[in-house]
Amino acid sequence: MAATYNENQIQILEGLQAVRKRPGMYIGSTSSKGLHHLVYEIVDNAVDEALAGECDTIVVSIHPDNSISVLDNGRGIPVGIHAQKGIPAVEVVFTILHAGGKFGGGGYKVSGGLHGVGASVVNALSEWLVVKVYTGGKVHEEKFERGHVVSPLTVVDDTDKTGTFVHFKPDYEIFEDTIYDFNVLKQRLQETAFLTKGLRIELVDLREEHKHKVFHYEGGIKEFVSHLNKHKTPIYEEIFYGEGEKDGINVEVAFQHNDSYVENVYSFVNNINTSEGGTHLSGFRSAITKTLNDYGRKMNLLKQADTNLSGEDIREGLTAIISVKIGEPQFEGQTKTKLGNSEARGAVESVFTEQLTYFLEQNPNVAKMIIQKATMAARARDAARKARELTRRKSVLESTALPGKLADCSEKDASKCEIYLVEGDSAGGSAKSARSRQTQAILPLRGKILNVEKARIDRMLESEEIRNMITAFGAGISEDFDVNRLRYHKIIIMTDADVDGAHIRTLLLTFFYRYYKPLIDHGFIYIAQPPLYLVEKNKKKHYAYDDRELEKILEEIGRTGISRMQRYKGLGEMNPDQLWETTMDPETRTLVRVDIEDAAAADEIFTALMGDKVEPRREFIHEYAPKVTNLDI
Ligand code: TSJ
Repeated sequence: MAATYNENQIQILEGLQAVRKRPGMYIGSTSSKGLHHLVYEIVDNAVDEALAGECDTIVVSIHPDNSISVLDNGRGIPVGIHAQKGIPAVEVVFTILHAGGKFGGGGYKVSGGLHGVGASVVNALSEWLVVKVYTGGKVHEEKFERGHVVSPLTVVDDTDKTGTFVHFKPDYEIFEDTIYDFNVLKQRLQETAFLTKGLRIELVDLREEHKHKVFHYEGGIKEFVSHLNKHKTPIYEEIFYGEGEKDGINVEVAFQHNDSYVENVYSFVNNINTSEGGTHLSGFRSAITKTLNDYGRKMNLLKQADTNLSGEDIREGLTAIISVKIGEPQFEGQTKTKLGNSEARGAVESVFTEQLTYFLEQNPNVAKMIIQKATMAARARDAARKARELTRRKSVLESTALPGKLADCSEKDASKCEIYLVEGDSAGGSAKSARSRQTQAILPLRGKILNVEKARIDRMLESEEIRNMITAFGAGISEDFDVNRLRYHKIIIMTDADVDGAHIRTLLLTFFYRYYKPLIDHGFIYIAQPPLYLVEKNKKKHYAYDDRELEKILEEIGRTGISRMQRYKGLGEMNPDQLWETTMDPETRTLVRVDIEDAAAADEIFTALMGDKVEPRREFIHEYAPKVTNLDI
């Protein structure tokens, strides 16, 4: 039986009020990330319609007032009266928490990104929101303000089209950041398009620049792999692609090896990036290892005396996408991005093994290249193991195992210890005088550490800067890694606020991303935030960390009578007291914790800048040059 109108109103108000009171609980944060998350929540609903086979185009527009509209050509959200709630179904979608996906059956649901909430949350956090539903020959329109209905559902026009249009303006009383970043939306929407083959997603920027991008991939994740390898050199031409269904789980896999030494494998569940992996990823890993070893034995590519190729060796230089669609995904792990469903392991194993076996038989040259590369990787790994054993024995013999450049802290409890990785010896000197000796260690790093893209692990260990870091951290690396031996629970990258500093930061993040992922997963990696400006007035010092903050300070204290205004070019320009006060004092400093997405982005930028190919470098400069001055590459 339908609840009474009043009961429903109370429930709705309480629900939406809760969202406005604790927005972070529903969208992660009210920072730029949360602001962009609103768009994904809406778009994901339209993607569901595409997955149901009912829509093939989605247009996302950024308007001059930083409002967002999303239009699809699906069936249109149902406008009939909802049986239990007694209000139009479309109103239920926008006013009742967790109402998404309650009508219509069948198909998989994209569960709305990481936090899986939906349209009502976006509505609650929007200054205003307008929805137009094109269905049954009519255009139905409803309007809301901060979650409340201000204009009930009415027919406003006739139409021969079907679809849904949602236009909203985020409530800038709630969000700290108010400006949409075209590139951030572009990245995510392109990924969504890759994962939903055949779906066309357009992104239009109606602010000053009038930018327009179209993402449409008939090949789906096969084109995704091709895109990821665009800046690299594949070792064979064919890209593997397989798709199938088992136990109600849809499985898609695509891969291709390149000549680098790193693994680039991304897994998704219902279009959500599972950065912590899970059962689908482990199913993929065991299947690719077993299938290639079986094939190698059968075709005598592996000698009788050879041991089996390890998974790690087979994945050297591997770029792969694993995408599964599953009715009731269980997400686990620290960031709820690890798939727990045990049946997904078997589904991926079975679908992928069968199609990979067939593929290898059809493409024996590909099989040969993969096995050759893996055999070489195994040899290099062996050499590295021997080299490591040697350094370990050495460190037992030598009395001072820690690097000479390290100014260590006296505290032994790792959870209280921090290590600052500082660019250059002069800034390192300042940091050593500035630090709190008990808990803060300083390790100066010289120059451009090493291009890890082009180095296997054995070569990488030859770099003194890298060895110093590994020894100082104390937790080993790759197979030897043991987080319990880590000597510092905060590893802080402190570089100059210029292009060189950004470059070294990118190199370090890439190194951590590729060889120390668990440190990122544990949240142990941070970036220090040195100020960009010093403004002095009436003997009082004000520090600004970006241009916006500088403006704010100048507005507050007035622009006259400023005795000194300094733009810091490097950490070296600050005396130790200033460095302590602005950047290192745990009481007053700001640290930015690095998450896996930041690191993956660094990795991508890094590949574009450092890879062998010239073209991506040009594209990169073209794209980012206006934002960076003196880009000396
Ligand atoms: F949820 C939302 F408001 F955020 C939103 C939903 C935003 C956008 C841009 C699109 C959509 C949306 C929803 N597009 N298409 C749909 N489809 C349905 O809601 C729908 C239509 C018909 C049937 C049916 O069984 O006939 C079922 C559903 C779920």
